[in-house]
This record gives sequence, structure tokens and C-alpha cells, in this order.
Amino acid sequence: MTKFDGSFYVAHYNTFMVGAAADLYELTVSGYGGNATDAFSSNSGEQFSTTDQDNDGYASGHCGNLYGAGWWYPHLCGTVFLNGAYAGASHSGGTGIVWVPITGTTSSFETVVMKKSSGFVRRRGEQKQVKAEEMLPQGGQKQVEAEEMLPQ
Ligand SMILES: [Ca+2]
Repeated sequence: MTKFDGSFYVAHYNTFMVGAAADLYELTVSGYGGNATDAFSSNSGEQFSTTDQDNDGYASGHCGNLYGAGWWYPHLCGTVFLNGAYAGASHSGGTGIVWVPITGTTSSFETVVMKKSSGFVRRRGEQKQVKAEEMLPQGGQKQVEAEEMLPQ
């Protein structure tokens, strides 16, 4: 994510999953690292809302309608909104690319990219136990267990 002044922010999440249609594309996001402040994990567990489908965590509001875009909105619509209509460096709410700890509520990022890491990815259920043999100094061996990270 890049601000209009060129400053660059990264939010990396170890877990980012979107559920099935039957679960209304429920978001699971956790395991933050980066320099953007963790704001997005508050959206974890929310279902996807659109302008005409209110599946958000805001009982008395319809965030998809208020903001004119699909997203996983928590109660009061949350502090991360990367799907807003582009409105330049400043906006008056309901638009913009917003990560409130960085942008505040009335300024926007210039660019944002959401992408899967190019490194190793472990999906739920893909962890497996592997056996390895550790060589001991006297030439003996003992069994040790380790978890192997599977490539995507
Ligand atoms: Ca609602």
C-alpha cells in the first residue's frame, strides 16, 4: 500500500482464507506482520456484503450500501476498506482506499495490492508430520518429529 507521498506499507497475514459461497464467502484472516498496524484481522469472521446483500456485522446498518462496494464489513463497517471508489488523496467517507491506522478516515492510499505470498503457503489441513533422523555425536540415531511446510 502506497500513500500519495510515496511512503510504503505492508500488511502480511499468515492466514487469509475466503469461505465457500454457502458460507457467504466468510473471511478468515490472522497472523499479522508488517508496518501497517494490524487492522484487518478485525474483519475476520465476517461474510461478504455487497450493495444489495447485507451480510455484515453491523446489525442496524448496511455497509455495502453505505460504501457502495463489496467487502467483509464488521460492526460499524470497520477500519480497513480497500475496495472503495477511487477519489484521490482525500475523500469524505464512503470512498477511497482506507486503512485507518495509516490513512485516517479522510485520506486514501494511492495504490494497494492484495496478493498471495510467493513463498510457502500452508493451507488448513495441509500440515503433515514427517519423521527425520537426527545424527547423534557418537554415531547413533534418534527419531525426531518435525512439521514439513508443503509448497502450494
Ligand atoms: Ca447489516
